[in-house]
Amino acid sequence: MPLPSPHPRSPSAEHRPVVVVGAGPAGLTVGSILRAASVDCVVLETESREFTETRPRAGVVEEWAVRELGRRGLAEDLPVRAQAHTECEFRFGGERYRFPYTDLTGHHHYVYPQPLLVTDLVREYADVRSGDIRFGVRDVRLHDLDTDRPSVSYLCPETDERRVIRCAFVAGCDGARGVTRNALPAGRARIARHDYGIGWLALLAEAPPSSDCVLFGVHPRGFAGHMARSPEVTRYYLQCPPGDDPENWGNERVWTELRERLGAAGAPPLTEGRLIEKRVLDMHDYVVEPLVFGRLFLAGDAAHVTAPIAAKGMNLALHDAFLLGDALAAFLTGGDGGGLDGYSAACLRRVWDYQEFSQWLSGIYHGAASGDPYRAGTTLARLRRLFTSPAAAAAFAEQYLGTAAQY
Ligand code: RFL
Repeated sequence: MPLPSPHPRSPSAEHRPVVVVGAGPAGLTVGSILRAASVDCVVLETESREFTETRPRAGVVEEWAVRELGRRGLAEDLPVRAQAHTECEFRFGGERYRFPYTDLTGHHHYVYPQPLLVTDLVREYADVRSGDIRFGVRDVRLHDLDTDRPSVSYLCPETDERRVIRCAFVAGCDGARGVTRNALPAGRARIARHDYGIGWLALLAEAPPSSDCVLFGVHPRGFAGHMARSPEVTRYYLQCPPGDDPENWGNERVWTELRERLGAAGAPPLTEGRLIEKRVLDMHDYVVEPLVFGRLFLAGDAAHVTAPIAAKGMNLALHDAFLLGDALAAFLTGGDGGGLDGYSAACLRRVWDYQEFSQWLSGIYHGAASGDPYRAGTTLARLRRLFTSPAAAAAFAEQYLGTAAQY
């Protein structure tokens, strides 16, 4: 619940047009767009700069998102530093099936680790555009959101004192475990949730990629994935029971399962290496509707999570941030509020489309291991169709790359 401001009329309270809560891809992008428009703002982040710049997560960035970052002067050398991927490979029934999406569409994916993108965005916001960013803040609270004088308060890490920032707008970009979503009063927003009942063991191996493209192993023992992150580090996934303990997955078991589930005729052996991250993700999605309450605008994982099944979460976070940053900048520099009024609906169209793709893809990835021979049969039919029907292939490529002309 939003709390009343502790010092609503305090003369010492700072005033900024926008307070951005969270310095992930969404918050930093909103902040940088505002700074470019000379709109004053402050970004509040609970972690340290070093932590945010090294936290491993996403890697796949869609081409349109890179183009939109570049248009706003952000991460401009990403296209040079990132790997451009042009195809992916499914492995099932002991065979390899290459899916050449760039040949089909003319579009590609970029692979650029999230920590590198966050590092670029922090540098641009804080060092180049002189944006105010406060790391290590604690106990962030939102106040008076349904008035035209909201505020955000936090405990200052240096003094332990509560600081209050009055503002016109709050951008809630604090991810899935933040506080801004909880400020929505019950009954003012609907939270739609979906639980896949499946876990993924997310692994980072200190080893070069084992293939020149992303691999999806669809196997009766469970899904396995391979995604390059850099020449030295590779992400792997193994389907596992939800809530499984990563300690159940010793090195030998991990590599044996990966070899089995990604095995296919003529496939080169996996390049093994030390496992530097091993965590179990319980696959779930949620969507908050609408994304706006009073002066609070949610963006990114604070507003919606898509399980990493389709590698869409960071792309959606950037999409929200472009729309929100542009709309706030337009309004606060004397333009109209049309962008703010249409913000929630415009974001949610792409969000729901990506959610649906995630559901569809989950059917393919997990059906063979469902224990249900009927589901296993239809899963294989879906997979084969991608390689026999040009119409099915075109539809898959469009959703995989996020290139629909309209959402
Ligand atoms: P973030 O990145 O979580 O950033 C939120 C920031 O807010 C801070 N914070 C707070 N700050 C102030 N006050 C509070 N009370 C706060 N509480 C939290 C946090 O410390 C953090 O710095 O959210 P944002 O910006 O919305 O970005 C979302 C993306 O990070 C997320 O969707 C992706 O990582 C999802 N994802 C992937 N997305 C893709 O598009 N492509 C991929 O290839 C991809 N791979 C993945 C993924 C997510 C994964 N995990 C760990 C769930 C792979 C994995 C394994």
